Amino acid sequence: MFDTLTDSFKSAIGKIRFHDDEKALKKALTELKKSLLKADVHHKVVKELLANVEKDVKAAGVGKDNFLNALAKELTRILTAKGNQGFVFVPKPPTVVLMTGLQGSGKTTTTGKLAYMLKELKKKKVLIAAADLQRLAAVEQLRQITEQIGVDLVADESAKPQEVVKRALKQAEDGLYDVLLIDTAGRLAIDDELMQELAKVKDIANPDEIFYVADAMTGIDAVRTAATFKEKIGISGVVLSKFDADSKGGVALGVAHQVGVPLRFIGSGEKMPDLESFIPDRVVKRLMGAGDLESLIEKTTAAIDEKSAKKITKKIKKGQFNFNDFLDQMEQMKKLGSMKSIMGMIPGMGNMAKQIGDMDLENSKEMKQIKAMISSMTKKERENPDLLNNARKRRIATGAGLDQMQVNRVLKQFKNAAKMAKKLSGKGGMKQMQDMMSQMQGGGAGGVPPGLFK
Ligand SMILES: Nc1nc2c(ncn2[C@@H]2O[C@H](COP(=O)(O)OP(=O)(O)O)[C@@H](O)[C@H]2O)c(=O)[nH]1
Ligand SMILES: [Mg+2]
Repeated sequence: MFDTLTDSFKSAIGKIRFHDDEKALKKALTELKKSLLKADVHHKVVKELLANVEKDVKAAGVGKDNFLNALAKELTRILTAKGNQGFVFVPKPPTVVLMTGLQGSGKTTTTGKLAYMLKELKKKKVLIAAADLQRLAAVEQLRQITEQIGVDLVADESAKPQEVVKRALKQAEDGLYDVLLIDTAGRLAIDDELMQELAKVKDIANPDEIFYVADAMTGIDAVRTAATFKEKIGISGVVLSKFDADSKGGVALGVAHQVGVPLRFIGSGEKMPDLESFIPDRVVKRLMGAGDLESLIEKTTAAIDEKSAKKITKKIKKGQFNFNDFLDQMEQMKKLGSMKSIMGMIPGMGNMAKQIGDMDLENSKEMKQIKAMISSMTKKERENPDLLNNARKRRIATGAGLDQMQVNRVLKQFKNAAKMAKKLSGKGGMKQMQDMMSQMQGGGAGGVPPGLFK
C-alpha cells in the first residue's frame, strides 16, 4: 500500500538540503508539490497542504525537523474527516452497516472482507444479509464467500430486498449477533431507481453506518460518486477497494477531505484478509517511511494463536523446531494476507516489501518442494529432523518426486532457518535483525529524524 507515494515522499524529503533559509524551503515545497501531483493527489488538496506547511514552518523556524513535523501534522489533518475511524461498535448490538456503491465497485467482496476482519480480529459474531437481488449470481457469490469465511447469511432469491433486511434484523437480534452487514445492489451509474431502492432499504434497516465502496481505479470518479451518495442518502464512511491496482494512490489522500467523510478501510487484494483499516496518523507514519507497527501487531496477534506462538518460540529457543511446527507456521502466515503488505508495515522495511513484490510464498517452488518432502516423511521424521540419514533421504526424494540434491538443499535451508530463528529469538535478537535489514538496504529508514513520531 502507498508504495509510490511513500517513494516520492522519501525522494522529496531526501532532496531537501536546508541551509535554514527561505529559498531552501521554497525548493523543498516545489519538490513536494511535484511528488504529490505525480501521485494523483487532487490539485486543490495539494495547494492547501503546501500553503499550510509553509505557514507552519515559517512560524516555527525553517529547518528540516520543523519541515517534517509540519508535513506530518498537515497530512494527518488532510486525512482526517469528522466521524468514526476504523470499525466502531454501537453500545447496544447489533451494529448495522449498509454497504452501498456502484456495480462492480467491490461491495460484495468488501462485505465479506469486513465480516472476516470482525470475526477473526475482533472475535465478533457477524451476520450478512444479501439485499442485492438484482442479479441471481450476486446471492450465489455471497453464499460462497460466507461459506468460505464461516459467517452466517440471510438470503432469499424470491423475496424483495426490504423483506430480506427485515428478516436479517430479526435474526441478528434474536441470535445475539454483534454486527449485521447488509450487501445491496448497485447500478452501472447513479440513477433515481437505485437511490429509491436504497432509501427504502435504509428506512427499514435504520443502519448505524452507511459505507460507500468506491473503486480506487476510477480515480477522481471515486470521489465524485462518493460525494453524490453522501448528498442523496448520507454516508458515514468510504471504503476504497482495489487499491492494489492503483499504483499511484493519491485518491486515498484526497478522499476524506474532498468528500467530508472519513476513509475507513482500504481493499488491497481479492482475498478475504486483504482489507486494512485506514487510521490517519498510522498512515502518515507509513507515508513518511516510518512503518506502521500498530497495524502489524493488530494483524499478527489476531491471526496467530497466542498459545501456539508461545509454544513454538520455546521450541525455537531450544533448537527443537521441527517439520510439524513449520507446517503450522505456514498455516498461520496464510491468515495474514499478502507478505508485501506485512513487510510494508515494518519500520525500515518498505524497500524490502517492494522487492518481494507480489511473491506468492505459499505457491513458490521452494514451498512446494518442502511440502512435498514433508508429506513423504514418517511421523517420527517430521518430529525429529535429525533422523534423516541418507537412506531416509533417498526414500523421501523418491516419494516427493525430487532428486537427492534437491532434498539436501531444502533440508540445509530448513536447518539454517531454524538456527537463525534460534539466534534471533535470543537476547538482542530483534536488534540484530534490524541491523541486518538496514545493512541490506544500504542505510536506515531514510529521511525521518529519530523522535519525530514519539
Ligand atoms: N484486486 C482487487 N480486486 C477487488 C478488490 N475488491 C473487489 N475486487 C474485485 O472486483 C470485482 C467486483 O467485486 P464485487 O464485490 O463483486 O463488486 P460489487 O458488484 O460491488 O458487489 C471482483 O472480481 C472482485 O474480486 C480489491 O480490493 N482488489
Ligand atoms: Mg455485489
